[in-house]
Amino acid sequence: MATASPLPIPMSQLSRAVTDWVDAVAQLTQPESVHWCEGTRAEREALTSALVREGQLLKLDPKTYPDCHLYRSDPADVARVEHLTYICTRSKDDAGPNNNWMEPQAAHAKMRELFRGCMRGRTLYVIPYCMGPVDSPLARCGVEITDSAYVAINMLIMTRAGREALERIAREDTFVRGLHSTGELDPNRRFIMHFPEELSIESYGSGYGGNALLGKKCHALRVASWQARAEGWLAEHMLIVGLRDPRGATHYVAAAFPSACGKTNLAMLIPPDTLPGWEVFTVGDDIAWLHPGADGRLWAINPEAGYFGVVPGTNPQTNRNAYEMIRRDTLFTNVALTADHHPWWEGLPDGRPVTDWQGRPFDPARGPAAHPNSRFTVAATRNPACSPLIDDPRGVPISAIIFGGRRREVAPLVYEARDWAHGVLVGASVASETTAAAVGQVGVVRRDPMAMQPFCGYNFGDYWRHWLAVGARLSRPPRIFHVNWFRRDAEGKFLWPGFGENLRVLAWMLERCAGTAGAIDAGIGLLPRAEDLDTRGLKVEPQALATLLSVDAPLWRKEVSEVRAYLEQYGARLPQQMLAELSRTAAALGD
Ligand code: SAT
Ligand code: MN
Repeated sequence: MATASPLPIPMSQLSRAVTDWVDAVAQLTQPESVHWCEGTRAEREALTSALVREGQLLKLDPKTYPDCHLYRSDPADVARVEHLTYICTRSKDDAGPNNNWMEPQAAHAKMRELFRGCMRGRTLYVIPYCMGPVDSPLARCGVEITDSAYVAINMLIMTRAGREALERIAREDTFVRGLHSTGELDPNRRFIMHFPEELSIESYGSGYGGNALLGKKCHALRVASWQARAEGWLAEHMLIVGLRDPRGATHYVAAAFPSACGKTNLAMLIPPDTLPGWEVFTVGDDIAWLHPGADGRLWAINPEAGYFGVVPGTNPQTNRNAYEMIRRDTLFTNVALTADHHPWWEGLPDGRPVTDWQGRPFDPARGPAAHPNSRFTVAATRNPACSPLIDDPRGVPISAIIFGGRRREVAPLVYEARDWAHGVLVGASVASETTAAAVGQVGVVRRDPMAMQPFCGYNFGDYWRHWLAVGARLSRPPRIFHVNWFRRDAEGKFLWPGFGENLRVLAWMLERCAGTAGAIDAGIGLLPRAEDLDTRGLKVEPQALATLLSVDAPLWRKEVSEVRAYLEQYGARLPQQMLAELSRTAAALGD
């Protein structure tokens, strides 16, 4: 029998469902010991020190990077594995063409054999967690079991974990079960399985972020999106940011972009000096749970408590908030090191890497020093721009929703949807170049509706129908926009400076919400003219701005027919309203 750590709350107050499940998993996986996480700072420090002693974590220079550590993953375990990620629903159609599917009993049987005895000689960590403020009716709880202390430390930073979550689970008697083992890290014995009908997740063979921190993409998006449909809300791959305008009013915006397309940077944006009087507050950088409120508006919480952000490119110019935030109390994964044990990554203005992300002497011939998907894990409260409302149980009211992708052509800098239903089509039509956040080729354009292609736990046809239904319940719906910060010229140079300058686009959106900014109907939606944007002090040539704000009708007619072909894959599950919206756009483009 495994030895066990003290329980965070008295046995009599624990949910029987939790203890029975932990016992059953321990029976199957045969750990040497069981550690119940209580969620204290002291516990995180003890787990970290133990990994330092074992050589799994490296302490960074305590003078310049106090309480910071470096973790080097297995070199073949550095990103999400979409091809090994499954939705296991009774009906294949419920998972839809957007997901890999496996029959639930077959998936359980396969996973049971992988998990059998897999924790021999290891510690089994029990991590009770709450996604969202613990006293919020919008929050939902889960328990992750893992045999990785690195995963446990990440979960302790990324979620509200420990005693309070366990108490809430006992009160509610419902939670998402997430079972994880790093296994042998063999890419041929690696599966991330979701059973939304059972509120459970089984993940084996990877220790990487989205595959292993089960509260994040697995629970807060794939399983939660399923729960959200049943309960009438939305679980989305969106940042949430508060913008205080020069008159002192704060507006909240939610924005969906695919992984590694700048959500963290937009959520922590620093207003340029040329736009005085603005202030920015981060509510979340990756996931939003959106609920129709009694007032007819859409209210959002960030279910997470920390950031798991992309490191390369972070510097005082691109994102000073993030740059300062990750100088203490941060867990780095797969960055490079300087001679004096500072972390180093591509995009830093100074320092020199001597050791690459794999721990080898740095040799530029072997590629970048830091892995392109190297990450920081840090508590949200470390962010200098952290919103005072992150723990508000009601969340924040959303004025605008933004969809976007990374596209070198076609998509203009910004456009506004005609209304909510058109906005759903705009979201469903998002296409983006792939990034290093997932295993596979980088830079290939693919459809990524609502930036949820890797994360929607059910059939996209049903998901769009649900989006339309949620909108119909809102008397004051957010306006919906599409942006593209990544448009390039013929030489491949970015046309838009991005980062802090994106505030000009956000300011236009807020003025549209207030009814004070102009726009022209360009067929695909409403575009600002150059004079509708605040361009004071903006260093963009008028010609470049004209390109950014233009719609190439022949290219867009082609885009519309590609979107139609894409949507038609969803057959009878596709709401007819989406095709009607698409036909309106096609007609406006002269098709
Ligand atoms: O790996 S994560 O899913 O946590 C990060 C991302 O790809 O968005
Ligand atoms: Mn993400």
